[in-house]
Amino acid sequence: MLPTKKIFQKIIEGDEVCTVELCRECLSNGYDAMEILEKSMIPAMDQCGVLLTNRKSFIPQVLMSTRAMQAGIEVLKPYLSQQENKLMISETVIIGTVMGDVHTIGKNLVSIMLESVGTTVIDLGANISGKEFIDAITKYQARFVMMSAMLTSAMVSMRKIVKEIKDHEFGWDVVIIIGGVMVTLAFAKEIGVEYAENAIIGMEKILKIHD
Ligand code: B12
Repeated sequence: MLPTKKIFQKIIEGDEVCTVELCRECLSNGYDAMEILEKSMIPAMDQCGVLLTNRKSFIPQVLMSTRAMQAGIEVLKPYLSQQENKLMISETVIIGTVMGDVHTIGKNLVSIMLESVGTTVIDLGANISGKEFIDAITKYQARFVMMSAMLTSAMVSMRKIVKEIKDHEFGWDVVIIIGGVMVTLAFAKEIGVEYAENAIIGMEKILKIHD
């Protein structure tokens, strides 16, 4: 079995030790970090979602898979850098997963991509309220805010938080970019914000708007 295929399997099994070893093995055999992430690791998490939906797996197993995924990402992190995007930018970006939602992996990937192009990322974590976003934007005088929502129910709080930020008078324009598995371009348009379907596109969007 190809090591990349094995990574897929080991993440589903929640085997953190093997996932880390296999990621190291793939890197030393010349596999591209982004390819490992996109072709093996993210599909493994998607498969966890399918198993969860079909009741073939339960929350404790998904949490073990999450740990394996996070440990694998730590190994890949130094190689995920987007150095070909030579436009290093000195922006501060506030990022968080919205209130009611504890999913963090996608948000963390966005942070990694942003840091790789020189952005200062203030990661507020998960379950973040409108007030917490507003306080951070004010404190860091940030022009960019990125929000993640993975649950359909969290999109309700995303809509509310976006309105709170838009209604707040900062004294400068704030660009909001949203993402997450249930979030769509149509939803983003409806609530008047930018949308990016993955971490790389999110990072590229900041580079583009920053210009
Ligand atoms: C891991 C996981 C969990 C873990 C989360 C651990 C953690 N620390 O993150 C745990 C076990 C805690 C969990 C809990 C629950 N989960 Co869950 N979970 C998942 C799972 C399997 C994988 C998510 C993941 O990490 N994927 C890998 C990452 C890399 O992908 P990603 O997050 O989508 O991010 C990519 C893009 O979306 C994008 N992106 C994401 N955020 C952002 C933000 C910005 C700004 C940008 C630009 C881009 C971006 O970029 C990333 C790629 O580059 C998904 C299934 C799935 N297919 O997504 C279900 C899923 C999201 N969970 C689901 C559910 C229902 C739940 C629970 C309600 C289950 C329960 N009965 O309790 C709880 C909710 C808890 C809560 N209040 O939040 C559903 C949501 C369905 C829905 N329509 O709402 C899903 C889709 C599973 C399913 N098929 O049913 N879950």
